[in-house]
Amino acid sequence: MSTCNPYGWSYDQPVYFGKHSVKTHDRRARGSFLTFLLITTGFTLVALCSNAQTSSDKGLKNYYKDFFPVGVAVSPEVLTGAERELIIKNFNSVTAENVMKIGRIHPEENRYNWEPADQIVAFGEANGMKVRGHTLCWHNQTPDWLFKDKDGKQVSKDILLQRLKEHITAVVTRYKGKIYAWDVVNEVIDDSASKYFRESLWYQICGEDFIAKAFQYAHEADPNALLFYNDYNTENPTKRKKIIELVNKLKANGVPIHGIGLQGHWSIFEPSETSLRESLKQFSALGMPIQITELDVSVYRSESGRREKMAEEPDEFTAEMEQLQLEQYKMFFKVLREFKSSISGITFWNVTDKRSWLDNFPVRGRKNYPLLFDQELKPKKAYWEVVKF
Ligand code: HAH
Repeated sequence: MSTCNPYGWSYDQPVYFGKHSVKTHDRRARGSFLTFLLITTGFTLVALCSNAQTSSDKGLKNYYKDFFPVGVAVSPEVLTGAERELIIKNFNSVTAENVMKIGRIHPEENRYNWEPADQIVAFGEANGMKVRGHTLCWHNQTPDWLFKDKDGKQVSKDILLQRLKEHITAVVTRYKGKIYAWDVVNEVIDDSASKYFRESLWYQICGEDFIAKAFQYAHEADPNALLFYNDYNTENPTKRKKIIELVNKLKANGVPIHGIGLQGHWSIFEPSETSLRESLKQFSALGMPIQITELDVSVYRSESGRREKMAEEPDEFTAEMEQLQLEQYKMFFKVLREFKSSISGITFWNVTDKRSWLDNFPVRGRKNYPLLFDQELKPKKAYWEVVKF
C-alpha cells in the first residue's frame, strides 16, 4: 500500500471520498499510521547507525568542558557554509587558519585587509567562543614588500624590525581584548640537528633578535594577551631540546612569553604514546601553559619535501586507515586528558575532511582524511572514541 519516499511519508495517502464507508476509512487510517510509525522508527535507527550527529550527542566541546576548550581553525567561508552549525555545536574556540597571516592581513606596506579577520573575530564573539590569533611572525605566507626597499634591495635590520613593530602593533591593537592568545612567533627552530635557527629572511636580516622583539611589541600592544611560541615536530627530541632552550632563554631575559603551542600535526603512525607523553612532560615542566594549536591526524607517512601526487597513487580512506586513526585519536586524547592541568586549549586545524590543508601538503592533490568529521560533516568513528571516556 505505501511507497516510501525520501521524506519518510507514504505517497499513497488515504482518499476521503464518499465512495468509501466510514469503516474502510478507519482501517486505512490505522494502516497508514502503523506504516508511518514503522518508517519513522526505521529512519531513526538508520540515522543512529550511520553516526549522524544526533541530539543525544553533546558536541565535542561539552564532553571536554572539565578539561580544556576545544577549538578549530576556520576561514570566513566555513562560517557561512554548511559547516556553520557543526562549528557552533562542537567548538568553543576559533583560530583564523590564514586570514591573519601577514600576507593576507597586511598585503602591502600601507594597506591592511581587515575584513576577513574581523568576520572570524565577530563570529567567535557572537557565539561566546575564545578567539586565538595566528600568527604575527612567520617565514611563510609573508609578503615580499616586508624585506625590500623601494628599489627592490633587501632592507636593513632596523627597518625590518620597525616594520615588524608597526605590523604587530596595528594587528594586536585592533583585536585588543577580543583575541585572548596570540601565536606570536611561528616555527623559527630548524628541523635539522646541524642548525639551530631556521635560515629565514627574518633570521638572515635580524639574527635571533626579532624573536624577542616580536613578543615585546605584542605585549606592548595588549598587555593582557597570552603570548605563545608555536612550532611543529615537537615530539622530535632534537628539535624539542632546541625549542625548550629558546623558551628558557626568552624567559630568563624577561621576554613576555606565556605559553607554548605544540602544533600537533600528527599521523596514524606517529607519535607513539611514549613519545607524546615524554614530550608533554618536558614542555609542562617549563611551568607555562601548553596548547595543542593545530591538531590533525594524517593518514599518510610524513615526507620532508613537497611534491605532486603521482597519477596511480591511491588516496582512498581505507578501513585500515580508519582503524589506525581511531586508535591514534583515542590514545592522543587519553594522554591529553592526563595533562589537563598543563594544557589550556586544543585546536583542530580545519573543520571536516571535506577540506584540509593536508589535501595539498606535502603532496599536492592527494586527498587526506585527518579530522574527526567526514566529508558529509558526520562524526567519524574516531570522534566516538574521543568522546568516550
Ligand atoms: C603550519 N605549519 C602553520 O603553522 C599553519 O599556519 C598552516 O596553515 C599549516 C601548518 C606546519 C608545517 C610547515 O609549515 C612546514 C613543514 C611542516 C609543517
